[in-house]
Amino acid sequence: MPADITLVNLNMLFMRYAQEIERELHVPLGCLYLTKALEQAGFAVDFRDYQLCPSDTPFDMEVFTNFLADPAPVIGLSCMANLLPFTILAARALKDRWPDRVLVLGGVGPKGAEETILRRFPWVDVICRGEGERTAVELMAVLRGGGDLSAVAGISWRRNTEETERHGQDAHATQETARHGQDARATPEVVHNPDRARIEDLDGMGFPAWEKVDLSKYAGYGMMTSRGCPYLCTFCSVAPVWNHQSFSRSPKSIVDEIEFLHRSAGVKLFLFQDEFFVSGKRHVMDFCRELTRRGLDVTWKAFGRVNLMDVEMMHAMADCGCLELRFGVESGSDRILKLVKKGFTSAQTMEVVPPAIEIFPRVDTFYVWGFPFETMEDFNQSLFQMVSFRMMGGRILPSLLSLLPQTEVYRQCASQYTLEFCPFLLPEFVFTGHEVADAGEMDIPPQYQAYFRLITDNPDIFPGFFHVDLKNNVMPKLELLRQFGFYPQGRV
Ligand code: B12
Ligand code: SF4
Repeated sequence: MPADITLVNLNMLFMRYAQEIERELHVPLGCLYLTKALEQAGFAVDFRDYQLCPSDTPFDMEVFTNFLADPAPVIGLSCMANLLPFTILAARALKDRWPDRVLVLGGVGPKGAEETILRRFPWVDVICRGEGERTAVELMAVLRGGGDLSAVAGISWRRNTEETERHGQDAHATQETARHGQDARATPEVVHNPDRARIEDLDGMGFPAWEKVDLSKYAGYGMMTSRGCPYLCTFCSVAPVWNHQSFSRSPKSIVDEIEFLHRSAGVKLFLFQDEFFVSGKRHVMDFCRELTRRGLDVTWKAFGRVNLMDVEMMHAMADCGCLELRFGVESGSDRILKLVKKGFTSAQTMEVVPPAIEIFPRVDTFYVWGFPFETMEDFNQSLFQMVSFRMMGGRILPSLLSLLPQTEVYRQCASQYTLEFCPFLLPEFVFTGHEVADAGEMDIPPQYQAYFRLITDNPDIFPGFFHVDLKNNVMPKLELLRQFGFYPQGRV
């Protein structure tokens, strides 16, 4: 059966963007959930995971277009903010090669920048905002069968005046839209359909389409035990992507998936990727009881939240295989915790993290530094806390603030400060995760200059690549982090 959609995963942990590539392959959860929903609705999905592209130069456009050979009439691309520049240029290369295909972007990368992306990059036809299962099914029904794009909640798209009347008449209507999108004479109107209501019954969705991938090729087996987070941290891009609402799976459903993957693919270590696994004590204790009752020989890692954990819960988690607990501590300064609306104090952090370090084999503490309103006194309070936790045996993961377009802190900063691009200090979030490669610095080889020109020309679409006040805010703090051994020594 010919495919209706080619769905491409570009959520990747390629440690070095511009130089040599190191890979760690993670199961592409978002695309596999989408595939499941689309197939259940009767669409044929040609899923391709770009993590598996064997080339050593995956960011060469020809490598990408060859990987996408013979795509279906609709191409869906899923990415995070770090690969959004590549994804946008890759979409143009696809449109040049296959002008009649409809290009749909989704995932957290384009979220928050839909208007500017659609206005500036006419080869992008549709952007799916947020949770995709129901949106993708309705969108495909319109694209395949004809209908009205404006009836699909959760998408942003471009309507060109000259095709407005035709739009929605037949199956070719949107492919026409795609072609006309490239026509400079058309006057585009970017349309943002209303948001889509979140899926509340996560158990009812079933498991991701595991059968579409060879599980043995992946190193990391992510799972989502919940979706979304109700907190309001101003720097966070997760909560806005899920509209600040959170829904959890039942303990039975979570353990069913663990048991299925363990028995069918021998998976032993599970990474709970959602931030809100610890949504409440009863939920966590029920999960631990259920996992223990099944007697599975598995281990797992999860996020905790300082104000929602206690020692009894932590013991229950460790007793049933939790090897690692991660805390978003963010800052050791109460002033900063309050300004970023974290919802707990540094005293609460001090009550929870030290016992956690005693209970779990590994505890990760994440910090965000480089807020322009973080004084050196605030920063030193964080530094003091980091040093203390490191001496106790915790792992410290500081991240330079990334101003992602969905976040409140970006909106504050964009209106008050100049965003600065620093070619030798790219935010480590973008390229390396927390394993800072090459001391957080890199040279940009000539063949990749186009990505960086795109970034510097469009700071409002890619603000995560920019900083505020390099001289007085970022560099002095980086220097201290280096002195205390939290970052490798660099060239500057
Ligand atoms: C797992 C994960 C990873 C995995 C990705 C695995 C994979 N192959 O998919 C790995 C470990 C590779 C990873 C890496 C990074 N990640 Co990450 N990661 C996550 C995490 C924890 C879960 C993602 C997930 O599986 N979600 C579950 C699925 C169901 O949701 P989803 O992917 O968003 O997909 C849904 C919708 O977005 C939509 N959708 C998605 N794609 C498409 C496509 C189409 C066509 C359509 C219609 C719809 C659609 O439908 C899906 C189902 O509802 C999120 C946090 C979170 N809770 O979301 C961070 C997150 C996505 N990561 C983030 C970041 C920043 C990174 C890094 C860049 C750096 C870092 N410090 O972590 C690195 C990349 C480093 C590098 N050098 O390349 C940020 C992204 C910010 C942003 N706005 O882009 C997040 C939000 C965390 C955060 N701290 O803010 N990550
Ligand atoms: S940083 Fe964590 S707690 Fe805060 S809103 Fe984001 S996911 Fe929720």
